[in-house]
Amino acid sequence: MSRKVIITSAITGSIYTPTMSPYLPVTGKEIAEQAIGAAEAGASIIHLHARVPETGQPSAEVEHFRGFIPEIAANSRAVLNISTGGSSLMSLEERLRPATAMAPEMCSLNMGSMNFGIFTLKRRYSNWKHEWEPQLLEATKERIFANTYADIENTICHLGHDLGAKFEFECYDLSHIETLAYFVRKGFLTGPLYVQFVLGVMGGAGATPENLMAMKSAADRLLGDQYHFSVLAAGKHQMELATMGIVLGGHVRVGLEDSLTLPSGEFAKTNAEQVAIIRNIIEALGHQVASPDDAREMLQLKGAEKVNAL
Ligand code: KMH
Ligand code: ZN
Repeated sequence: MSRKVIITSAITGSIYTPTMSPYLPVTGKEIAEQAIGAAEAGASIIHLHARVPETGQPSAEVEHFRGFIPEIAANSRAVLNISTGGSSLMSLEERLRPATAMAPEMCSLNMGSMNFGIFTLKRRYSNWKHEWEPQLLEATKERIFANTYADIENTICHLGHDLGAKFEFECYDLSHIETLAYFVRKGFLTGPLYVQFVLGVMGGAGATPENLMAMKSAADRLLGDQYHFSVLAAGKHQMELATMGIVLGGHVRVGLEDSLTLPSGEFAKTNAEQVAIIRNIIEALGHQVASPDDAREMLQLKGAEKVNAL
């Protein structure tokens, strides 16, 4: 059956660093341009992190979000989705600052504490553009990405109940779906939920079709008909597993936050290139790409006019 498929484009993230790709957007201008390009190519949700413009270091400063939010809001209808994951090394208090200032239609919510190992990326590079890059990667070997029950509950109450944001529930493993179901059972959350199956992050489930099936089965059992799902795979399996997500009835996330390359192995020069590839696949399978307003209706979002576009 033909249906509308939501494409999220995650523009820059906090995993990859400037040395790894010359195309990784870093400044406010670059993030805005790539986000607007991704929206024009068919992304209805834009997932956003900020970086320090001079160094590319992950940032949770509202000032840095101000470098691109107004520009994107003025030039597209896309749903702006603000990360509350920030970087795995930031405190929760820091991570919540941008979404608190903006009261966005959507924000991410990471559903469990975990290892978030990106230290293995370090081996592949030697001439670093900035000193912070190898230091940050190495630090993920001994730090925990903390998202306790209290953290999750506070975020749901503060950003969800008080400010009207809906969540992209980042689920990296089966246990995160169990945790999400707990918050539904306790009445903190009601559908439609937007569940992101995150595959391929070291510390979470690996990027395999079997893991995706297991997550989908768990979500069907625990969340019934109260949820939509989307699939993201970090690294080279991005498009394959996103395609499997479409076939299973889900939505997709692509973007340089999750993979710096195209299926050919070449660098993606823009987020829009990845969006165009997945869009072609969606349409070749007989589906349509959801518009931002389709996404708003499906996910029951509050509307762009209720956002403080900084
Ligand atoms: N970087 C992704 C693997 C967040 O921003 O809250 C997951 C993510 C987390 O997007
Ligand atoms: Zn993110």
